[in-house]
Amino acid sequence: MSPVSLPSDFEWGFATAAYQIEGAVDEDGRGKSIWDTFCHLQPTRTKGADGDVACDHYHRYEEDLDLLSRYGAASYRFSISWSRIIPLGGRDDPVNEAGIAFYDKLIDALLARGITPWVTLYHWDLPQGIHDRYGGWLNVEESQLDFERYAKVCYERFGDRVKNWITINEPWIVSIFGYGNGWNAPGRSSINPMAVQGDTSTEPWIVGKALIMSHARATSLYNRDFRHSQKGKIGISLNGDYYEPWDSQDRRDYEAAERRMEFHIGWFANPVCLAQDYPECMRAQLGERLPHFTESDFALLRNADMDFYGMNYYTSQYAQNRGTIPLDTDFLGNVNELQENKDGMSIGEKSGVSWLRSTPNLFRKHLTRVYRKYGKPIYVTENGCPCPGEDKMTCEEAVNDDYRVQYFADHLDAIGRSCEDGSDIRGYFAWSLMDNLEWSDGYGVRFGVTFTDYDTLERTPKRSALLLKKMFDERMSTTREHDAGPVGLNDPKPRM
Ligand code: PNW
Repeated sequence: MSPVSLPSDFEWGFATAAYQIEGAVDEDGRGKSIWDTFCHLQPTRTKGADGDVACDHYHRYEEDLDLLSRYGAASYRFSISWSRIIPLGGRDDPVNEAGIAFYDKLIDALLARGITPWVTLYHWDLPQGIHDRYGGWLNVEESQLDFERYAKVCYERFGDRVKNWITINEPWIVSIFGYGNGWNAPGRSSINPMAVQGDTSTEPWIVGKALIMSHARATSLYNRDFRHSQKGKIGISLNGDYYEPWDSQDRRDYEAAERRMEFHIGWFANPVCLAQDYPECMRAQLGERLPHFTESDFALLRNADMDFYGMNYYTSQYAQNRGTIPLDTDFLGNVNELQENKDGMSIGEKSGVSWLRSTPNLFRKHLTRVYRKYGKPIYVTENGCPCPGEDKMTCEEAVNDDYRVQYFADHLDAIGRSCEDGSDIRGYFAWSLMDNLEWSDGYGVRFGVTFTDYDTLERTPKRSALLLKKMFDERMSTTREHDAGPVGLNDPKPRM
């Protein structure tokens, strides 16, 4: 079948995040982040891996940007390490000129190659200084003011050249993995035996509010003081899977699927896209454990109108209703998440990591649902996968990444089909430019289009890296083909 067309001005490139690639953790005055601490805990909670060297991108960025040119990318999404810019993190703490200088060089080197920078302000690496000082994201009032000041420094110093800003990457993962199950830094949890501190029943919801208000502060500041002169765009990147009912004959599983998506996405999208309160199903389950927005919070959210919805999408799942009273530690909306439905049908083809199966048809549904519900132009700010068995492959084997090539092609077609549904989708970033530190999974799980040899730090392009440009060229020039018509979300409803 011929590929489904994409808008002719569609923007595309590759994405990375600071702690996953930079290394150089002690150089040029960088302060520690909660990931430095987390990666060095004993016993290890990151499979022994840390970001001390990572891909050594801090010293090899010119080489990495040459890869982008070679791959034909028009754009590059990277994140700034807050503790390189403000080593202790706080609004009265000093700015580190050497940290600014690194990102100045990076941005200039991108522009010299004709590549558009997309900058994420926060990709999980909170300065340890403010975590120690007042509990970091657990302190809603303090953290939003410190984040606002950090954002201000970035707009002031980089905004003459950076026109695309993403405030926060995946607040759901930050809240739930950092403070719910404790899989990510700072590793707090009351249900994870490895965690020594935390309260899963309350902390994720507090942290969620801190992230929402931090996003709102940074965005309203941009709107008030920078938008007019710098003429850029700003948004947030939200993760979230699409959920299908586990039993397509059971109305309760349809409701469970919808509820699961509200807990994933509505939690953040209601306030940041619509300046509205949390979804009702969250209040119903969480009661007073879910913080409230005050009138002045809502006023701030209304001033934080943003330009786009950044979507990170990897996979989808089935949702099964739990008939029991929800636990205080539940953060999923009282559902079971499954990869096979009642009839034993898999949600998608297995990849190289257990949580990810390739689900392009549900990507289309997800895009269309998010566009219809939240009404913002969408940029897909992450999408990608590891190939089955890739963790055990040599470089020679890994470069033949047919699974990834197919994954990209199928997901690009899904974007085209969602455009046919009427969605406004404007760009795409493949995750990731190179194999890198996959957080608590360490270096085994490889999401890169470039193979990283962690002994020699040599980079080798995989087949997918060189094919993406061709895939986009084909889709951005062909005339739009028609398919079976717009998607019906979770339709038809079963008769009960
Ligand atoms: C994202 N899940 O994280 C992050 O933004 C990246 O830094 C990361 O490398 C990439 O996806 C691949 O994992 C996620 O379990 C981590 O559903 C886990 C999940 C989703 C996203």
